[in-house]
Amino acid sequence: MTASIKAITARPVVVPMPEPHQTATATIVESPLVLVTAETSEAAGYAIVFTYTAAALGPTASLLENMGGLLRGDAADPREVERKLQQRFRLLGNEGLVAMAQAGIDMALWDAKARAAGMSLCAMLGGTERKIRAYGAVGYDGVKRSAEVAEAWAKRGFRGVKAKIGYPTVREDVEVVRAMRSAVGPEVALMVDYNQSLTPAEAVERARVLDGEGLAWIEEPVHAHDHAGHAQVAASARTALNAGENWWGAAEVAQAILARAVDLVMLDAMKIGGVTGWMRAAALAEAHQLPVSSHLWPEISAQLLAVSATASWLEYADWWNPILAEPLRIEDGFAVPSDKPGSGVSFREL
Ligand code: SMN
Ligand code: MG
Repeated sequence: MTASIKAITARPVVVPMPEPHQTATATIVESPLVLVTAETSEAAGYAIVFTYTAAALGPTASLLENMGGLLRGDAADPREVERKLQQRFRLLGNEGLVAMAQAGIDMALWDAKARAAGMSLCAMLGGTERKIRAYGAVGYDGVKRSAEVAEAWAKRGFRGVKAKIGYPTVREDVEVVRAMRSAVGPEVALMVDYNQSLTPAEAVERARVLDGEGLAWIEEPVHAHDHAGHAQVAASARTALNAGENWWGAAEVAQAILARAVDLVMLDAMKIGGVTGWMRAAALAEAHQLPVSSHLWPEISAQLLAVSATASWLEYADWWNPILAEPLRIEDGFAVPSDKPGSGVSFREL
């Protein structure tokens, strides 16, 4: 017998960042989060929705609860819920806040399902809790600070470090990369993230200069949805191109792959459509033999990467630890997916 949905509740909270996270396009000083609870007849499940800006926090929480109202009494089956919500919201559009709210419900329902079964999410999805190598992030912080932060990640055992770049000149980008390389040594992978700050022509030019630096990838050099622009950069660069954290659902992953936009795919558990969307997107990446890495959501991403055939890196971030009962464990630079029932997300009493 399938469990039924009793209630979806959404609690908005603002978690201050230990320090501001700068990118080439915006600075993040706090994490506005909606803490989602899906109460089913079998178990309660939990999930996090990140709205990037506090301006969207209240509206997203309301939307989540209103969506929950449409689901009361329905089967707590994430696929059926997805089908119903996609149909209900098709005329408005299944992207943006609608997609985020839907993903929150999806993740919370999967969490409830796994808890009710007494299994970790990855076990529930047919896998085991295998470890995933993790990398740490360096903000848009200039040469000296970027090198210091990179060194600190490497000292903690992380095998990769990703810096925000997109400085006024490519010479400065290169300086940051070289300073980080001398700080971490030859073994640690270095990645760079432009956060959509360049035109395709600028990106082609900068990638040409960065090609000699031994980077593991160049991320989102151009607008996230400009698949043709990314394809132009990917075709001319020797360094692998990574994008995807802003793609809405598996359909956009399919479009990007068809456009040959990327060499590597980055999935964001929320924007991709929760667990259901991730599995679909990861299958597309697998079919095209494209490595998959994660964006934020370290706890649930560790579960999902563990069942993604082409899993490569987990993006580690501890920003949301203040609200988590059990933040993701890192051992010797590898993320260890929780083997407790659920997706790894449980809220602390606040
Ligand atoms: C990023 C962007 C915005 C918030 C957090 C992180 C980034 C990443 O692009 O790849 O980590
Ligand atoms: Mg990024």
